[in-house]
Amino acid sequence: MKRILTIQDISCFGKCSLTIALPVISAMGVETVILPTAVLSTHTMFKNFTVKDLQDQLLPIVSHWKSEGITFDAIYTGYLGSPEEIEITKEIFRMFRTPDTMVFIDPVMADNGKLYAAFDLSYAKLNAGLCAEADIIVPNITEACFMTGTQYRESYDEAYILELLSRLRKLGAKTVVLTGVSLSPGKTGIYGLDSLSGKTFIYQNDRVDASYHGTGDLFSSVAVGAAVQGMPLLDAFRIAADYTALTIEETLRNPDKPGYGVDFEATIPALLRMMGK
Ligand code: PXL
Repeated sequence: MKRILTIQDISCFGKCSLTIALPVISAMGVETVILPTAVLSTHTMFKNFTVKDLQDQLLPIVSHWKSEGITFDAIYTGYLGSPEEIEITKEIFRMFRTPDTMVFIDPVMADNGKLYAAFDLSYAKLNAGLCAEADIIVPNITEACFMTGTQYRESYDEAYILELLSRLRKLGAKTVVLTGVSLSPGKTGIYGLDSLSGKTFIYQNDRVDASYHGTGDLFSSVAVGAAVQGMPLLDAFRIAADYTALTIEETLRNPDKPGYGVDFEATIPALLRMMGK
């Protein structure tokens, strides 16, 4: 069985980060080892959330793993929360990375043209430095703009996306995949670039007109869970995009109208069918 280490916060209520990555990647048949960077009462879109930073625990935890000879097929990072945690994450790469480890970075920090509450421009710079070490990065357009110093645009054409990809490529990651790219009305999806070959790849699915917290984490969890099992990258991203759209549709049908996250629990069987399991 493949084994992934995922490094991100745990928000106790409000499905996102580890409360998505752990159940979803495990359900895909991959052992999921978690390194919680902080414990929050809820994700940061709620008011008055509490945060307990776990920074001082991270190196002691991974040093114990190292002494036990524990290894990982992939390392997947999401919301990290502070400059120090980015530095510690780099140290963890140095400790555990082998030529066969897939390093998958979702540089979670911004959306819709704005940085999340906890972050500033210097954090975006540090995140760009972390992305330089990745095999695969999956920024959304806003995150890509902050990391490359590009003006964010609500409406754009393919030339703008290609320019962003070329700037991201210069950061140093092997494969860069822009998420939330809409190239025609009613569609959304990904636009990727393999830095070595210079080849691009695109997948567009139907856009579901709703915005929920944690959908980026769902997308990344599925993509890395599929890719670590050897699925070609375009297929892994296609399943991640289709599954995320399907889960948003399912959530919209929920009569309780939860606003804080998506009902991925109801769509896990569909995910396994998409994976051919
Ligand atoms: O879904 C990304 C995410 C993860 N963790 C925390 C967040 C967010 C987005 O806002 O607040 C704590």
